[in-house]
Amino acid sequence: MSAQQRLLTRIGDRSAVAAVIGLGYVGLPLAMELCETGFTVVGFDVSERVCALLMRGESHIQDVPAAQVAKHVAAGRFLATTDATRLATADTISIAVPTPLAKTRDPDMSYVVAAAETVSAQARAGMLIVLESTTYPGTTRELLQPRLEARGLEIGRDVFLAFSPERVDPGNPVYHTKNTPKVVGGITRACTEVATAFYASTIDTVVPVSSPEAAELVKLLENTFRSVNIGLVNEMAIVCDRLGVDIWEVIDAAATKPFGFMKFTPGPGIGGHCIPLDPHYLAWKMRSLNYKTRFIDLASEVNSSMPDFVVEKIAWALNDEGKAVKGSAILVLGIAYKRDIDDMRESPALDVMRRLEERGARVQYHDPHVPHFAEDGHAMASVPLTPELLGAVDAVVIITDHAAVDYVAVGAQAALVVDTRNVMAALGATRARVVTLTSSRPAVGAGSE
Ligand code: SAJ
Repeated sequence: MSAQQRLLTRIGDRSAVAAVIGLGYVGLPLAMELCETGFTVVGFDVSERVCALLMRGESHIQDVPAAQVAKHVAAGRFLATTDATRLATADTISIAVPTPLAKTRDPDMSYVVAAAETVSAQARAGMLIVLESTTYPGTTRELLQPRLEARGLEIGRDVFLAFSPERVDPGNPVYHTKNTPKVVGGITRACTEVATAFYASTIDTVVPVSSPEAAELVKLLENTFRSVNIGLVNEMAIVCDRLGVDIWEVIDAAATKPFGFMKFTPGPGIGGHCIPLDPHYLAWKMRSLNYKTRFIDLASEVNSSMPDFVVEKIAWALNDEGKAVKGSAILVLGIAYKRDIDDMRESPALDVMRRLEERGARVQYHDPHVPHFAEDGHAMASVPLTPELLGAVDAVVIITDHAAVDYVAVGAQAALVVDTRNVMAALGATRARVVTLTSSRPAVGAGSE
C-alpha cells in the first residue's frame, strides 16, 4: 500500500492523528473541528501559557467555548503542547502561525520559517503538511518543500504538501471554520487529493485548485479586493467632502443597484490583522519581480491617509466653534478596529488619538469592548460614558460604531460629535452638532433652505 493510500485510509477511518501548529484564532477553531470529526489532535504552540490554559479546559479565543476544549481534553482527544517531538506521531500537520509585517512593511516570515524548521525536523513518510498562514505566492514551494526534501522525503510520494488559506472571521455569527469553503492547492496532484480528502472530512465544502501558488493568491485576491474597494470608497468620501455632497447618501443610493455593485463604507482608515497587511505580501513579492502593484499601493496610500483626514475634520469642526485642537478635551468613542469586537490590531483609532495628542488635545476614550490597552508604552483605560463627561468635552469622535453604545445619549448630551461612521444619522435631530466625513463644508451650489 502506498503512503498516499495508507494516509487516505487513516483519514477515512479517523485513525489519523491530526496536528495543528499555532493555537490562535485560526488554529484552535480548526483543532476543535478536527476533534469533532473524531481525529486525535495534537496542538502545538510555542506559548506555555496558551498550552497550559487549554489543558485546563479553558479557551483564549472568543469563538471557541471553553466547554468544547474541556470536553476534548477530558476525552484524551486533544493535547496542547510545546513539545515539538509530539508532532512526530502526526499523520497531518496544519500550520497556522502569524505572518505579520515588519516595521519596514516587509513580510515577517520568521514564524513560518520556525514552523517549517519544526515540521521538517519531525517529518516522516506518510505525512500531509498544509500551510494555512496568509503569505506571498511561492512560500509553500520555497520555504517548506526544500526542507522536506532535505530530509530525503519526496513530495507527492513520501509526504504530501499543500497550501490552504485560512478564512476565519473572528466574531462572525454565521460563518465558522466548518461552513466556510476551504481552498486547497497541492504541490502535486496527489498532494491536492490527500489535502482535499483531509479537509473534506471536517469542512463542508473543499475547493481544490491546481497549485499552492493559486491557493496563496486566492487569499491575497480576497483581501486585496477589500482593501482596494475600501480605498475607493474612502477616496469618494474625500471627493464628496470637496463637493459638499453626503457620501452616505451617494453610497446608499448606489447600493440600490441590484447587480454589479457591492457596498463598502468609508471610515477613519482600516485596521485588523488581514486587510491592512495581506496585500503588502503580494506587493512585496511583485517588487522582487520588478512589477509595481499600483492598486495595492494606491489603496494603502488612501486608506492610510484617512486618520489625518479625520483629524482635519475634527480641527475644522472645533474651529467652527472658535476652538483650537490644542487644549480641547476630546472623547474618542470606539477604538477597536471594527464594530463589536475587542481587537485593537492596526486600529486607525490609535493614529487619530496620537495625532490629536500631538496637536495638544486632551484625549480620552470609551470603548465597551476595550477596557484598557497599551501602545508604545502609552497605557490608557476606557472612561465611563456619563452625561457629565459628554457635557464636559469639546468634541466626541466616533471612530468605531459599537452597537453597545447609547448614541441617543451622546446626541442629547454632547455639544459636538464628529461621526466617522454615520451612526448618528439614524437618530434624526439631536442637541449635538454632528459633523460627518463629508458634511462640514458648505455644499457646492446647494440651493437655499
Ligand atoms: N472597513 C471599512 N469599510 C468597509 C469595510 C471595512 O472602513 O466597507 C474597515 C473596518 O472598519 C476595519 C477594516 O476595514 O478596520 C477591515 O475590516 P474587514 O471587514 O475586512 O474585517 P477583517 O479585517 O476582520 O477582515 C476579515 C477577513 N477575513 C479573513 O481574512 C479570513 C476578510 O477577508 C473578510 O471579508 C472580513 O473579515 C469580513 O468580511 O468580515
